[in-house]
Amino acid sequence: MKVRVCFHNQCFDGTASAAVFSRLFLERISQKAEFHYTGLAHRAGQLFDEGLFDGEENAIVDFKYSSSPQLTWWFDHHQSAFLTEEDAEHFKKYTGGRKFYDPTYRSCAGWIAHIGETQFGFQTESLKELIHWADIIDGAQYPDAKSAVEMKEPAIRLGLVIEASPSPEVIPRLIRELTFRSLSEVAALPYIAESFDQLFAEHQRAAEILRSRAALDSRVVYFDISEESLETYNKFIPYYLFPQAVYCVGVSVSKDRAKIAVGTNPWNPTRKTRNLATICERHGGGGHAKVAAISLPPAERAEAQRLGLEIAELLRRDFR
Ligand SMILES: [Mn+2]
Repeated sequence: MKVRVCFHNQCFDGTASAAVFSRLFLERISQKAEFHYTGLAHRAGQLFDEGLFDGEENAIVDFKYSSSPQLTWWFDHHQSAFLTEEDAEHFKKYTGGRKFYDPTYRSCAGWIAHIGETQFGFQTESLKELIHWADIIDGAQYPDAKSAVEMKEPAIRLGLVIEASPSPEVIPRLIRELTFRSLSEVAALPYIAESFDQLFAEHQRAAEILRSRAALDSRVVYFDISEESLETYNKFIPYYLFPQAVYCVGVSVSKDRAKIAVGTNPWNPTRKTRNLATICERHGGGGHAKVAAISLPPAERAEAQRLGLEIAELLRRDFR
């Protein structure tokens, strides 16, 4: 039986959700299932390609709802799970008992396990570790900056591969492994270890650049890497380097934009009174209260540097 499983691509929870769903399906629905995996990404316009739901059973996990009559299973936990009001209405009228939504769940993998246990008699014992880490990584609830940056845990290593591997074959392959094997076994597989080593070397280079460029003053880290060739960096590195930091302001330039990124240290218990989204909105940016950014055209490096310093000064006032 051909089963198409569509999952949130390049996301640890999306990958874990596909594995938990596959196991549930094999154990409680049909042992004859042959899985075909498709990663889905958020984008402007049509989310689901024509002909995507080509299985006898078609599932979406950890991703938006589709009102397609071919869709037979759906699990999600995102706040914004419905693209349109019509989709939300369509789901409300559904009574088939195979589409499930709960935005209070930390991870979709945990949500699938819960429904599996309570409605399908599914034993989830061997998947507990996978679900535990999906909860941590999807909710950005790392215990500390050290674990997020040093990446010693097998789950965090897999997380880096899932989020950053350029190969489209890696995640479907990983899902098949995670359906039956432990995280440490999967992280030790040669193709995963190799991919991790490569990505981790880039991550370390980013950490070195930030170490040389960042400075802490009055509980605010400021760094300017606009002269460096660094496409991305792990946003927890500054708090790893400076645990006393409460806020961080970073200026970077890529070929598409000059960016001022403003963040809050999630592990520093100091009370944070500033809404970073509001601060960034004043300059045409936005985001969340605790993480926000402003984007300018790539040529406006000097303006980005000026704004970055200005915002850092503003945040420092709280601690002087
Ligand atoms: Mn998720």
